[in-house]
Amino acid sequence: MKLFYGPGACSIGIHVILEELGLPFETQRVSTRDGSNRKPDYLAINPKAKVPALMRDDGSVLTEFPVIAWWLAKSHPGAGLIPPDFEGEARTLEWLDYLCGTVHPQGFTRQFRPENFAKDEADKLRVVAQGVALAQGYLELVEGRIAGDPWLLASGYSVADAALFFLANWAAGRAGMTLPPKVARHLEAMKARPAVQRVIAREAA
Ligand SMILES: N[C@@H](CCC(=O)N[C@@H](CS)C(=O)NCC(=O)O)C(=O)O
Repeated sequence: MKLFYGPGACSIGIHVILEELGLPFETQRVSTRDGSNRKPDYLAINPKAKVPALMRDDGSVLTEFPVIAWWLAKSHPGAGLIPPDFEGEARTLEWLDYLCGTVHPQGFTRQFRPENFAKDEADKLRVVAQGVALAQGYLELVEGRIAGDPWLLASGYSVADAALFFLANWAAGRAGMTLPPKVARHLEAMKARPAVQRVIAREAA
């Protein structure tokens, strides 16, 4: 398998899941900051021009964080990265969808890429402020629903935690936000995991 990831991007969550699985995989860095994700060689991999993308061993490419996370967890059930029961799987997907489909674009893309939402240059400040307010509200909601403190699900660590990881890491880092206590504990617990430490070091190299 080969992961296409961007340094500092949401793809770090998939990078963490791959590392947790303990299987061999390759990585290819695709910077979203210098526009490498919009160059023809990457568009041939992922025409959506986004990271993450996962090239599987048969050469086919899977995109969209929640789907890649679910596919990796379900393909390797022995790793225990998704609950084995129907309800637990549904709750995992519920978190992945909320974190990647709402919190990421509405809370953080607004802050980091206001030009995607603003009608003109002067409107960008309003968009950023809206992103900060939305992100704060979303993180408060997460705070109230963390069932497994520090993990999202009462059943324990899952691929959903890798999604909260990239968001909390952005919030505490690039966005300069103060995390609610349980979300802060979640981030610390993630950073204490050897797999997460290896990924952080690899992406920083
Ligand atoms: N819906 C996609 C969103 C992925 C996404 O927005 N990735 C960002 C990096 S965090 C990206 O590739 N942005 C590049 C761009 O929009 O130019 C997913 O869940 O995988």
